Amino acid sequence: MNDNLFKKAVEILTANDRGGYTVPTAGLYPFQWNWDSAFVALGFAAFDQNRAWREVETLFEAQWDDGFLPHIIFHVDDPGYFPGPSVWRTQKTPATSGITQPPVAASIVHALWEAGGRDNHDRLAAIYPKLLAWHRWFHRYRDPLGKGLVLATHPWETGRDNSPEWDAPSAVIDTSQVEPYERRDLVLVNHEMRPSKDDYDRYLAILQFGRDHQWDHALIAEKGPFRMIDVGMTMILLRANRDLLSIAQALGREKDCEELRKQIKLSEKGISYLWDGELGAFCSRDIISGRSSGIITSASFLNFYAGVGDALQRASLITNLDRISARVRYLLPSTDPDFKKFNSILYWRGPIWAVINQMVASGLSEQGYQSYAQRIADDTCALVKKSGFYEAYCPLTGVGTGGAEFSWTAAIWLHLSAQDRGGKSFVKGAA
Ligand code: 9WN
Repeated sequence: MNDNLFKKAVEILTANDRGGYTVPTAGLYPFQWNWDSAFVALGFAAFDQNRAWREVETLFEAQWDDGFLPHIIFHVDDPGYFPGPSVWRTQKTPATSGITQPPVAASIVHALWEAGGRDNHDRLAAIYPKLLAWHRWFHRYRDPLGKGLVLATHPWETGRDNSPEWDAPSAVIDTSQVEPYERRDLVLVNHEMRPSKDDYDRYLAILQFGRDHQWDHALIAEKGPFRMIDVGMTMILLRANRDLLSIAQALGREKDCEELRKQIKLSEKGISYLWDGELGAFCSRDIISGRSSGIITSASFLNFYAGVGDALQRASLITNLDRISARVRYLLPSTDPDFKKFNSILYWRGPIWAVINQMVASGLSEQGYQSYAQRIADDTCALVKKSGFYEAYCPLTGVGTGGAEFSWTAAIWLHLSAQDRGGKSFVKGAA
């Protein structure tokens, strides 16, 4: 690993540190984001274990009483971002958004604990009930089919905000009541890389529905305008339940272990609901129309990370990966390059995200697909070396897209470097 890039990555996390929490990038995203913070903790762990734990602890300080963990925490207001706290109006202190994000935190806490030689028992014991409460919130409010899958009620919850998977289900959303607004992201990033006005109108219409219903999550899950079983959140929660089970075992929480084992079994069985036989891949599915998105995305390959898929399903996914890798210079594009709406620089419609690569590569490695795991990890490093620490990268040219000096990209680099230096990692064989 390159020492200058290690230094630069540390500088980025230090510069984006606002004291106990880290912003994804200055300007474009000036608050604490849920799954960003979890990945950022993994980066801090490469040089400051205490700070790594603090990042996750600060995140959970914003947890609601029912276990819900918001997608943004507005510790300090900043007019440079839209929609800010005055739009969400969740009436919480600190101010937060009203939707959640992919539950990677338990897997990250598990990795921090392992990286620290299984020390930090007190910190682990203190955060464990909060992680469990969040997972229980998902099981209770976001599993309307009772299959152990995860319902997303807003594209922003999936973290893959502008994925074409959401186009068809969003097209029918009524945007006539959306209040006038002014976007701030377009001031900072090339318009060609950001979602369209129609997309933003829909994001706002769904947000207003939640706000008009006082963020009643049971009601939103039942009647909200956007209700997708997201393949990404489902795989991530399944993996996080496995990691939480390891933590519960280490802490001797027998009853919780039983509950988590049941939940894991339920998801392992229920996952077939997301199998799209025509494409030979796991895909998101709209529960309003019952239809598969019909689109392979980078999240389709998270089944390896979640440890699911029978032999035929895995073989079919690898065939898809072979096809995709022949179409791009770098892996793993966020959208299938053979899909008609693929766009190599537009948000979540083609560009590569280092955090998704990290999870997919680690899953492939754990499940014995070492050469693809290595290829994805190598490509991630090559992109950073070529273009620096961007939010995302074009899979055709490797050029950086979105925000620069990006925290979670720096964090993934640090994590891979730590492994290179003999540290323990949840991605094997990547450097
Ligand atoms: C909305 C911060 C976040 C990431 C998401 C990414 C993007 C926000 C936005 O930035 O979303 O949450 O304004 O576009 O899609 O995954 O957590 O980095």
